Amino acid sequence: MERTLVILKPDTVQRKLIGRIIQRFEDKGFKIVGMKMIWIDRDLATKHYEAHVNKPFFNSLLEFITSLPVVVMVLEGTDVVEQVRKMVGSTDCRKAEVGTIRFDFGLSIQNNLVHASESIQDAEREIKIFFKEEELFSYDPYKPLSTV
Ligand code: FUP
Repeated sequence: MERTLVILKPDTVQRKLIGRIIQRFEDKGFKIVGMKMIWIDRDLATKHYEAHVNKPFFNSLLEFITSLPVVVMVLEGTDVVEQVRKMVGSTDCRKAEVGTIRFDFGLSIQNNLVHASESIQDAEREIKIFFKEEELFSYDPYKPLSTV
């Protein structure tokens, strides 16, 4: 089953939007198969954003992403990479499509609340950066639970 990496960035944590944003992914029907709060350091941030190391915004991006803890999670589901990117919206919150997370909650290009992998290959690479195999779970969410 397809998986993607989502990061709820420092602005989501600061603005106490963690629950509301996770709710959207659960409501859509995606399954959370891994989740934790971590404080990203500069090395980890550089690995994750390796495609951007030479961009003019890189230093500012590193400052931002390491400024507070974040929530990282792996979501699983059909077409999850593309669907989650759609739910998140364009990088610049002011240009994001109405109804996307970035449109609904943000006004900035840097402080855009959420990261979501851009492709299946990126997702595989990024998931390995943030999660060990044993931190990801296979489970059947429809399995009846004991009512005792
Ligand atoms: P996205 O795929 O939409 O998360 O955006 P990119 O991978 O292009 O960029 C990664 C992050 O760099 C963005 F989330 C925000 C930041 N960024 C800027 O701060 N300024 C820019 O001009 C472009 C990106």
